[in-house]
Amino acid sequence: MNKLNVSIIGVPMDHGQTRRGVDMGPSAIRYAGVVDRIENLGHTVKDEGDIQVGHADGKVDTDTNLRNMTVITEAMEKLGEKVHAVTETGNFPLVLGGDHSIAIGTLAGISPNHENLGVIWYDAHADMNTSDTSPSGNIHGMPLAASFGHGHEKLTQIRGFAPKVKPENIVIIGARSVDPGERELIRERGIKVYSMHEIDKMGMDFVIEDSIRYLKEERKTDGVHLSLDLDGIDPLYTPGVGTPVPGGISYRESHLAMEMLHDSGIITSAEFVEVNPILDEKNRTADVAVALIGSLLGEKLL
Ligand code: B3U
Ligand code: MN
Ligand code: MN
Repeated sequence: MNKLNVSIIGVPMDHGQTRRGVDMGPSAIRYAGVVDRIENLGHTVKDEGDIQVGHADGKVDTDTNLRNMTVITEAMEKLGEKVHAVTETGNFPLVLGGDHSIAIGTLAGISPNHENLGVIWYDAHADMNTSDTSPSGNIHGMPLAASFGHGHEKLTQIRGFAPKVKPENIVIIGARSVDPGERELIRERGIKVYSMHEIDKMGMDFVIEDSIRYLKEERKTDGVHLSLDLDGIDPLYTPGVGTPVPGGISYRESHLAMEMLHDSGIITSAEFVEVNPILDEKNRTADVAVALIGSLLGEKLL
C-alpha cells in the first residue's frame, strides 16, 4: 500500500452556524488519537496546528444575508493558503473542522493542483444554499454551492477564482434533508446524489462502487476530495453534531464506504467536519471520526 505524508490542519471555527462548540472539533479529534491512528498504519504525520479564526458577533450581514461573513471569508483565505502550501509539497491534506463552511477554504487550496477535481460530499444535507435561498443565513449550509461557483461572490471568489470544482464532478452521499432551493439546483446542475433512498435500496456497496466508477471512468477526475460531515452518519452513532437528522448512514456502512474508497486509490485529500464536543457523549463522535479516518487511510482487520 502507498504510504502517505499526511498533514493535519485544524480549523477551530463555529461561525458558519449558531450552535457554539464545533470550534472545539479539532481538539476532540486530536484527543481521540488521530495522529497515532494514522502513524500506526505506516504513514508519516505532520500536525500543522490550527488556522487562526477571529471573533464574530453572530449577526447576519444585512446586505448579503450571510452570517459572520467577514470573519469566515478571512479564515477561508488563510485555510486556502495553508492547504495549497501542503498540497504543493505532495503531502495529503487532512483538514479537521470546525463547521462545514471550512470546505470553501479547503477546496480553494486543493483545486489549483488539479485539472479535473472530483468531490464526494458525505452529508445529511446538500449544503447548496446561497445567500438568496438559505433559510438561516448560515454559511455551513452553502459551501458546496459556493465551491461550484454559485452564490455570493464573497464566498465563490475565495483565493480569487471560481469554480473550485465542476458541478458534474460532485457526488453527494447520505442526503436526507434538502431545502427547496437546493432541490432545484441539484436538478438544474445535474448533481449526482445518492440519498438515503438509494443507499437503502441498492446498498452502500453499490453506491460507493458506482461513485468510484462515475468519478474515475466517466468524469475522468484526476483526484477526489472527500468532505465528510459527521451528520451524514446516523445520530445514534454520532450524536455530537449541530443538526442531527435521523435515518442516516450506519457505522458499518460508513466503514465499508471508507474501506472501498481507500482500496480505489482515488482519494487525494479529506476533511472531517461538524464534530461538536459540547453536544457529544464522551467524545463518541470524535472517536467515530478517527475510526473512519483509519479506514480511509488503509486500516484493515487482517
Ligand atoms: N439546509 C439548512 C440546514 C443545514 C445545512 N447544513 C447543516 N444544516 N448542517 C441550512 O441552514 O442551510
Ligand atoms: Mn455539511
Ligand atoms: Mn450536514
